[in-house]
Amino acid sequence: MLSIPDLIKKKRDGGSLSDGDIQTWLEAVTGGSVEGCQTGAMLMAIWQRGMDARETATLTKAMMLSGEVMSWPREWAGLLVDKHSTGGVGDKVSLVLAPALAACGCKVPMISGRGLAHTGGTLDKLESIPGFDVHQSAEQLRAILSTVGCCIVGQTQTLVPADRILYAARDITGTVDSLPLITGSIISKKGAESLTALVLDVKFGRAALYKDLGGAKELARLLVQAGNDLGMRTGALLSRMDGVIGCSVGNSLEVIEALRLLKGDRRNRRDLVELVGALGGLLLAMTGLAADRSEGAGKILQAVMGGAALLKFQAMMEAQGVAPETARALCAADADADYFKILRKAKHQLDLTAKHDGVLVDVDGLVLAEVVHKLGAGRSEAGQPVNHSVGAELLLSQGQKVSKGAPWLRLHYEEPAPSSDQIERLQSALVLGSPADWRKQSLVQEVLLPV
Ligand code: IUR
Repeated sequence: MLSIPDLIKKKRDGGSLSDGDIQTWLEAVTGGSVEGCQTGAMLMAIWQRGMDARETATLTKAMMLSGEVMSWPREWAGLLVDKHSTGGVGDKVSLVLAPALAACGCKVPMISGRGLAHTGGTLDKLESIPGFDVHQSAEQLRAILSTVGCCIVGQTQTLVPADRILYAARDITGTVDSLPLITGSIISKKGAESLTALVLDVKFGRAALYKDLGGAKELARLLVQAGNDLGMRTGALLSRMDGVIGCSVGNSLEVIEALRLLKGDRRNRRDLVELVGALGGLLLAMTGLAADRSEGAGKILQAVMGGAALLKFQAMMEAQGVAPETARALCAADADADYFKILRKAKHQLDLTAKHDGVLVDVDGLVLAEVVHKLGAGRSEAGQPVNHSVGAELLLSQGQKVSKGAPWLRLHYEEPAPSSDQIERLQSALVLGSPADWRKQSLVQEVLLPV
C-alpha cells in the first residue's frame, strides 16, 4: 500500500490512481489521519492532472460510502427522485418542482444547498418563511416523505462526511473548479439519497458557473455518467442562464413568486414554467410514471396549474415546522399585502425607470444578482445570515414595449442603501432595442438522457 506522500506524488506526476489508492486516501481524509496540507496537495494534483472516468467513478462511490446511505421502504422502490442545479439567478424551480413531483406520485427527498457566490440557495429562500425548518433527521425525512411525499432539507451530519472535509479544503486551496472534484461532490450526495432517478440542471451563460455551452456540457456528461455508474437513472438539461428565471430575485420575493405560480399565475414566468416542465417531465419519464418527457411535462404542469402541487407545498411547510394557520394563509394569499403580513417586507422600495423608449430585449441577470447580493440578499462568508427581504422584481417581461419613464425594476432594500454606482449598474442591466432585436428563445438548449 502506498503512503499518502507517495499517492500525492503519483497523481502529481500524472499517474492514474488505482481503486485501492483512492480508497486509502479517502479513508485517511475521513478518519483524520492526513494533515490539511496533504489534503490540499492531493486536491491540487487532481486539479492539475485531472481524473479519468474510472477514477472519478471510484472517488464518487468512496465519497458516498464515507457516511450513511439512506434506506427507504420497499414500496417506494422506483419512485425516489431529486434534482440538482449548478446555480442560477432567480432559480425557484425546486420550490415548485418538489411538490409537483409529489403530487404526481413521486417521493422527493430533496437535499438542497445555500447561496453560493452570486447565486441563490433554496434553503435560504425557504427560511424566509417563519418556522420553516430545513434541519431534519433521516427519521423525520422518512416520516415526511411517508405523509407528504416531498421535503426540502439541508445536508444531514451523517451524509457524505468526506465531502464536508474536501469541500472546505477546496474552498481555501483554489481547487473548487475541478471537474472530477465537482462530480464527486455532487453525485456522492445524491447517491447517498438512494434515488431511482436524478435530473441535473446544468446551466451555462453570463450568470452561470460555466459561461460557455462546451464547458457546461463536459460537466453534464461527467455528472450523468457518474450518476448512472452509481445505479441512479441520471439525465441532464443544459439550460441558458443569462437573465433572471421568472421575475424576481431575493429570498422572500422568490417564495412569493413560487406561490403565485403554484396558484396558477404564470404571467411573466414562461422560462420558469419551461424549466419546471422539462426537469419534471424528464424525471417522470425516467421513473416510468410517464411514457415520455412530453407526457411527463404535461402531468407536472397539470399538477402545478390545477392546484395539487400547492396542497403538497402547504403540507410540506406544516411538516417542516410552519404553523398550520401560517401555511394556510400563505397558500390563500392573493395581493402583495397578504404575503407581506407573513413574510418580511424590506423597509424601502425603489422603482427604476427606463431612460428611453424601446422593446425589452435583455436583462443582465449577473448584474442584478451581484447588486442584490451586496445589498444583503446573499452572504460573503459561510455562516453569515442573509437578509430575506432584500431583492428585486422585474416589472416588465422580455419582448414587451417600454416607454421612457416607465418603471422596469423594483428594488427592495434595507441597510445598506444602494449607492449611486449600484443604481447605475442596475440601469446598465436593462437592454432596450427595436422589435427586430428580440426573439423568443427556449432556456433548454440540450437534453442528455441516461446512459
Ligand atoms: N455544489 C456541490 O455540492 N459541490 C460542488 O463541488 C459544487 C457545487 I462547485
